Amino acid sequence: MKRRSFFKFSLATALTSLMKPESIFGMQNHEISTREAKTEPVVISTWSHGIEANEEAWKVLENNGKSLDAVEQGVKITEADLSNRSVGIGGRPDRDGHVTLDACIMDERSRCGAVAYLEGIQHPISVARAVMEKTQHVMLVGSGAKAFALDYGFETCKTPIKEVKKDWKAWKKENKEAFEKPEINHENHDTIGMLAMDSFGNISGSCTTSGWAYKLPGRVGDSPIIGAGLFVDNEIGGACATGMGEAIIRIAGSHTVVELMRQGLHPQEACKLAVERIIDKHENLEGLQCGFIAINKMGQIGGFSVYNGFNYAVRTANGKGKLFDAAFDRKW
Ligand code: SD4
Repeated sequence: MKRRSFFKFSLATALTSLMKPESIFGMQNHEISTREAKTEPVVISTWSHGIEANEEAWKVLENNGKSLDAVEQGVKITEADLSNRSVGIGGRPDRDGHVTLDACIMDERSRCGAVAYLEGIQHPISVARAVMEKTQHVMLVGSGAKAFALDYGFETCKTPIKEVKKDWKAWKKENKEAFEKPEINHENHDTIGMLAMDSFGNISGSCTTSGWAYKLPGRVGDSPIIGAGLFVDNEIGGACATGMGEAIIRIAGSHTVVELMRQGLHPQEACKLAVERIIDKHENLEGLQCGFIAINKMGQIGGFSVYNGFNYAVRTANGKGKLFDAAFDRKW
């Protein structure tokens, strides 16, 4: 065990040993559930494109709509934004010029659905929801996901769009070596992950991306993987992730954040510990940006990233268009 982890572990063990076993989890859950009635709607999402997406989600929440509808409607705005190079139809392609989209959704009943490696469909998030609601499965990928989407009449689209194709061609020319072995470019992969609590105190989440720009064909990141890019447990809270998916998958990132909140940590602290776990598990942190945002049943929120530069948008009844810089472990 590394020194830092050992100290954390020892401290947590010492603290919990001072409590009666029933007070460790029982009390916390009790406290959380008695606060449920006091919860007010709130929606948070990754990066500044979250501001616009949150507004759409808010239209659902302010009318006493369900968090599930809010998180689907919200991220659809980002998926449809042709100027967004990391989400939806305006997204960058893989090394071979195919735009392959990943998305997942999870609701307050722990139902979940996901699609990965989906091409030519306008709204992957809605297909993910249909997988959740219309099938007995959780995830469909590639041509199977596409066939399912077409069967259910989801809108199609042609990708890459013209501007993106031009950029990809230029990239290919300039990156002869990377074309053989692409490198992650942390500057242009900004997934949207969204978490909402509705007026019933129920939490749902969504996550959608075009993934790592110029990735190897077939690559799928954390974003459509329940537990990695997104996780919700309505008794505790929800979390979602952005950044280098491979690192997030390695620690089952969003699930880790929710489980840390289950142990009583504030969302901010839970995100921080998950980030520290990523740092501990990677010898080379160069370019390795990852961030988490989280919400608990009391409506408390937090966000933390490996490096500076990550931000998240928050919408509440009395706060519109708010963007917070996430706390971070180190500077670029
Ligand atoms: C991925 N996590 O495919 C996504 C990319 C991302 O901010 O989040 N970018 O690895």
